[in-house]
Amino acid sequence: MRILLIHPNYHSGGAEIAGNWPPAWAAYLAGSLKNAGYSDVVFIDAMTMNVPDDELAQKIREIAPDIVGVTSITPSIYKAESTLKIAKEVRPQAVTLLGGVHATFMFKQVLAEAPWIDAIVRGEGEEILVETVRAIEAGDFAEKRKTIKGLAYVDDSDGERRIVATAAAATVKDLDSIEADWGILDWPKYRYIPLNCRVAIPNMARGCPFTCSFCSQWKFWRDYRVRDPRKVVDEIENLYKKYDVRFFILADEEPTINRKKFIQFCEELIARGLPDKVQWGINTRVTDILRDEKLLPLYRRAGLLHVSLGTEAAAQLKLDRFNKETKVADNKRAIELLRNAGIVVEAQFIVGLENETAETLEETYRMAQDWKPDLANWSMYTPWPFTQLFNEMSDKVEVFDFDKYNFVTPIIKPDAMERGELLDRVMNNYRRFYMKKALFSYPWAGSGMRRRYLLGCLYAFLKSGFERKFYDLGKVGYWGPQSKKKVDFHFDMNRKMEPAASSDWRAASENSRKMQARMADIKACGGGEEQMADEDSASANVDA
Ligand code: B12
Ligand code: SF4
Repeated sequence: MRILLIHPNYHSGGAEIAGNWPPAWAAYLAGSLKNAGYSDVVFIDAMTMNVPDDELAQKIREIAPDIVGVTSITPSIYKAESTLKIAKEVRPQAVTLLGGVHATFMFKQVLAEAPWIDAIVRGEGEEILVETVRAIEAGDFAEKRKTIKGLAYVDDSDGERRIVATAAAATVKDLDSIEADWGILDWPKYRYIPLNCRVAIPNMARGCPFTCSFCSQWKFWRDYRVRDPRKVVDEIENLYKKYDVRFFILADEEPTINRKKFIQFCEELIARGLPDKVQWGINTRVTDILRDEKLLPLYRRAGLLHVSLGTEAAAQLKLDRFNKETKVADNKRAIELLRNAGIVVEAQFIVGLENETAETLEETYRMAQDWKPDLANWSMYTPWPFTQLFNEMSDKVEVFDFDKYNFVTPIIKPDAMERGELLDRVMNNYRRFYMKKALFSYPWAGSGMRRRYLLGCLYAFLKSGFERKFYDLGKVGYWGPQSKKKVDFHFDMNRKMEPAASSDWRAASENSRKMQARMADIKACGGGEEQMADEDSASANVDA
């Protein structure tokens, strides 16, 4: 069985500006396939290598796979679909599979618009993929597929097209059984610009115990699970020794919520002398930082160099009031604690809801000045179609061109301004913030790793600005304030939500709302302790 995995060639000017990142999904799936005895796995990172379609077709022809698997997030979905179309055209006998968060939730729409896809793997891929490959190898996939949990496909055996979704598979309970095969990557291609070194994205914990209404990730991973920290450190040591990886970010949504395991992770890194060689970063929550005030020096000693905080998301999204004193004070305090511990801190602002105004955007800039994070990031609110917030504000969503659902394109038009003005004001925030940092902060940030890192980040920003990749400015034709009325986001307004898909997200959103109502203890970010039970995400046999 030759299995070909492909990362689709989609680009958008956000996180990519920091360099080329190795796709973790491919390494984790290749690892579980190999453990199950399938070692003939080939990977094409069409994104990093910027592989054009004709070249991709040629490569697929040469590789001659039996199975082709592609990943999808919402913005890459059309590219993922067309990648599998190419695969089906040049290798009709290969079984085409699609996975990832977008396909998981939007399987009805995807199967309707891309009939060349043989099956969608819904949820975590490791176990479902192995079962699927076994059935394909045995030659009875058409019969067996209805018994494999976590699949969706079109059944036209009785002459009628029906989309079938089998029951949701359980999450991977024994995360320690997962072993990534990072060897399938072409390592010299993966470089992290701020430190000019190789980078990786290992995964320690899956899931998030919170349930923010704008976020899709807690729904995707469902229950929160953490790997044995020693095994994660084994993986990192291996990444360093074998592939010379000197920086990593944890792929986790919420790596610090299980404090005990996170401390074990840090202590294990220190015990093995890794912090001298490998630095790392995480995304986490303000509340965890406040809780761990005394532990921050330990985290820094373990090599933690960059913390990205979801500081403003909840407030900005009006899940909480914008200026609620406690939250603002908490954010400021968490940033101060991290900086005092020598950790680079990044504040995240989500902007671009319908009630955004020139004043609220200015307010975020003032907050960024007041809180003094090292880095600040203004992301455009992106209404993932399978989230509760999307459901609530669906009358405000007029663009269904998922290709632009990428944090850098204004999908929602604020009532008080045009999208071009929103982009311009966001750019104005970036310009002012980083100009000040470049002149008065980064060059004077000591002489050690922090300074080197910050100057490296500045270089990454300047490089992407110069290449006009930052925020896709080149693609949309933004050249500064004078061009704000002329920017064109090239929305494809012919793209619509499939009616079947929209009933699906409504149901999912209703489930999540009911679940939230059950929660006694609503947390600042909108969540509680409870997680989605398997039956809450239960699937159904539905007519297309
Ligand atoms: C690392 C990361 C990146 C890296 C990507 C590295 C890479 N080349 O893969 C970088 C920094 C470049 C990046 C960029 C972007 N990212 Co990003 N990123 C993440 C992050 C933090 C981790 C992803 C990860 O590796 N997870 C671990 C792996 C193991 O999980 P996984 O990919 O989901 O794969 C599992 C399953 O989905 C499934 N599966 C996946 N694919 C397939 C395929 C098959 C065939 C099968 C069977 C199964 C399967 O099996 C896997 C194992 O269980 C997530 C947030 C998060 N914590 O998940 C956001 C996230 C994926 N990013 C997101 C976005 C929007 C973007 C950008 C558009 C933002 C921007 N403008 O910069 C770009 C798009 C880049 C691009 N060109 O595609 C969103 C997607 C949301 C959505 N609903 O679609 C997320 C979820 C963040 C968020 N807060 O919402 N990102
Ligand atoms: S804390 Fe909220 S935004 Fe962050 S991953 Fe969890 S649910 Fe999503």
